[in-house]
Amino acid sequence: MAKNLKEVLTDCTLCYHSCGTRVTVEDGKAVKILGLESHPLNKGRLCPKGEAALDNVYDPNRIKYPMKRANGNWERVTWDHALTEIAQKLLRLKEQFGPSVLGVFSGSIGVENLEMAGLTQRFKAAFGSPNFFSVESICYRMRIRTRQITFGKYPTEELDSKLYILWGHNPHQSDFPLMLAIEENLKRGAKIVVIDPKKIPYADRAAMYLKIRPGTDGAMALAMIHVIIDEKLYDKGFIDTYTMGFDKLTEHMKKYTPEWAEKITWVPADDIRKLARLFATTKGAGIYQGTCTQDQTANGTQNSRAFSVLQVITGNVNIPGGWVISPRLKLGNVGMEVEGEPLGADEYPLFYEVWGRKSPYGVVTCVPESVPEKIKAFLVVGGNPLISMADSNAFREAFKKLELLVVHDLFMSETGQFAHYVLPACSHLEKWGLAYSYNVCHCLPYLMLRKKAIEPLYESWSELKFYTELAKKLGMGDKFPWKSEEELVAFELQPSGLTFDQLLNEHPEGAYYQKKTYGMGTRGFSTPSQRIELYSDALEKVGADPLPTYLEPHRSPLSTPELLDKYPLILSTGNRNLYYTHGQFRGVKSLKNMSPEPLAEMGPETAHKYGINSGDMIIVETNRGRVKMKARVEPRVAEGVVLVPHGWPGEANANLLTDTECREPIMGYPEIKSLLCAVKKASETTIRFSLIL
Ligand SMILES: Nc1nc2c(c(=O)[nH]1)N[C@H]1C(S)=C(S)[C@@H](COP(=O)(O)OP(=O)(O)OC[C@H]3O[C@@H](n4cnc5c(=O)[nH]c(N)nc54)[C@H](O)[C@@H]3O)O[C@H]1N2
Ligand SMILES: Nc1nc2c(c(=O)[nH]1)N[C@H]1C(S)=C(S)[C@@H](COP(=O)(O)OP(=O)(O)OC[C@H]3O[C@@H](n4cnc5c(=O)[nH]c(N)nc54)[C@H](O)[C@@H]3O)O[C@H]1N2
Ligand code: SF4
Ligand SMILES: [Mo]
Repeated sequence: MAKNLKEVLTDCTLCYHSCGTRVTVEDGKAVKILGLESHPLNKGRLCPKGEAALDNVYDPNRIKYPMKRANGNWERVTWDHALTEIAQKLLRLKEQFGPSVLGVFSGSIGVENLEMAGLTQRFKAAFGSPNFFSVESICYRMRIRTRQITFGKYPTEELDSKLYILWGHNPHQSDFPLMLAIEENLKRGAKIVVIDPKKIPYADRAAMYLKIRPGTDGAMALAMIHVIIDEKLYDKGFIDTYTMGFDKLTEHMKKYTPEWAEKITWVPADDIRKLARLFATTKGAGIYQGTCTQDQTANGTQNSRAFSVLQVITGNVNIPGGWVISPRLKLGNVGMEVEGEPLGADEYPLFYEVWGRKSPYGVVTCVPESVPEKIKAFLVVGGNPLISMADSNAFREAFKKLELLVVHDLFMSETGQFAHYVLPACSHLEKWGLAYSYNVCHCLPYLMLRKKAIEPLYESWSELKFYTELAKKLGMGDKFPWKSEEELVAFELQPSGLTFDQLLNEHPEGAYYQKKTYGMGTRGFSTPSQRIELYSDALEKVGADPLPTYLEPHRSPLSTPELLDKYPLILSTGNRNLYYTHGQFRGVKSLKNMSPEPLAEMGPETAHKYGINSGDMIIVETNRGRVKMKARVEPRVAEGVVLVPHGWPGEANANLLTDTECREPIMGYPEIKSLLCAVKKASETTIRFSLIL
């Protein structure tokens, strides 16, 4: 019998890169997935996760129908039943305590998933709550904010560069598109520099490798600025024409010598000088700061400021290979305004607002302490905060106190296990959406339709259907006017210059929505001074240092030497693993075979000191908790440092080690890249855990 065959060009959402894919659908079932050759990000290639996407979509452990927790068991209910009860509860809580007791959360999936993020934001606003949380308050937004206050807009690094400074960023694990681009550019003579406590693969091919102490990157960046000013290596013409505050910067930087930085960073002063010279004398050089590495430390905002200043004083702005401000994609706003400020806005005002530009996000590290007084109901759509957010112990205890926890997901996540209702979500192949690649994907103004390739499996619903139907039950159905997913996407596209039809029929492979331009233009920068602000009034206004500074991690050999007896080693959590995205895909066999278990990495001398060999089960412990993992003795890791991956469940959950108390002071991000820990071999007596999730 002739089979009903079709090929659908769409994107991959197994991580936020949104690579292009070619999906073969046979009689309604997706049977093959390939990389899309014409897609500028992945050029026909897929990473192992992308290749295994169909195993994830058809994983038999998908949630198949709505479930309600009753007397400790899961009970199958209808969508209507679940939504009716959820709505009743929400209305009662609203009446009793006001709308802001509802918090909503969408995870990394929701960062680049415009519909999920937009609809989640819209839902809480329609309900009347300002409390929208997402990974934005632990990842990446800090750099956007910091570049905004410096440049007015947000410049990004490019795929193609002459000099890649990989500053706590490991493309082989976390950034497949950049890895492909670097390979091409290496052939054209591009250079790499790696600044990392681990000698990552690109360090073997780098012009320089600097083995830095975790959490001290800011000190090194300051010393580089010092050298560039001291040796007059800066781009005077660029600075005079486009910036303000250079005089104050010059004065301020005098004390930050490479010798000062060497004591803090473990990086020899001469190497810092050498790197400063290499960077300053390369036009078309870019700092590729870790996508979250540099945010999750005590000096996060100031790290990003120092990197911005480095790009600026060397004139590496709006030139190929530097940081480039591209025209922004204009889209119909699915979100909605709401009265009131989200949690954390008072404590971390710069995260929330700058120059009247407000962000919809609250600060997620403030959530546990706000339950149950301020937050009583929580809705999680496309995230797994119970193990992905810092301090799982605090999140778990807080979630237990909620009157209502609802999770919309493809799988029974760790967060789902604590929920009152778990609702089945569509995978990316089962719904329409927009795939865009600007923010995190290195300045590529490219847009594609995420096409519905197959019908929703089981009883799963898209975010649009879920929010629309729940809104109806809450008496606010008019706030969700879209009749279909296609209509919603067409609405989003309206201001963009591209239409739904064009993207469906003329450019199923995607299209550039704008042409990338270089050069400085004549309109000035959209800061109050219309110049690039090396001296930041916005920082001064919130009581922070207007010029780049350095703050030592709150727990470190320098700031808390008294803790070293108990916790002698430096801990950095969350190095990425090519085969997984955070807590996802542990059920996909092909991926699990490649990376079957979590490995805590440390150097040979460190391991020897504690009698640890590769393969031993060990306990890693902080003041907050402990995890059990297999040790991997790895000469590539700096001695005295322990690297622990995140996203693993149960007693290997790295966020049992982290806490919400250690926070970056300006934006409230958790410090999870530089803590103190102890390690020991696991023995019978230490295997029992009091705090197992
Ligand atoms: N496969 C996969 N890809 C992903 C993800 C995933 O879960 N899986 N997650 C995505 C997301 S949401 C994000 S935010 C990004 C994260 O992307 P990044 O933040 O860039 O993380 P990595 O690429 O793992 O690189 C981190 C590197 O920093 C080093 N490092 C650790 N602490 C420090 C430090 O204090 N200073 C310096 N200089 N280096 C340090 C580590 O040794 C490691 O080599 O990855 C994205 N891509
Ligand atoms: N210790 C430590 N912790 C970290 C980090 C670290 O470096 N160290 N990194 C942090 C960073 S940068 C980030 S971004 C966060 C990520 O944190 P999260 O985004 O919370 O983590 P994920 O495990 O990716 O959770 C995504 C969930 O969405 C579900 N999902 C996937 N697709 C869909 C969909 O289409 N619809 C719906 N409704 N659900 C879907 C998945 O099944 C999964 O359960 O983790 C953070 N946690
Ligand atoms: S890097 Fe891999 S998982 Fe991420 S979008 Fe591309 S193919 Fe998918
Ligand atoms: Mo992230």
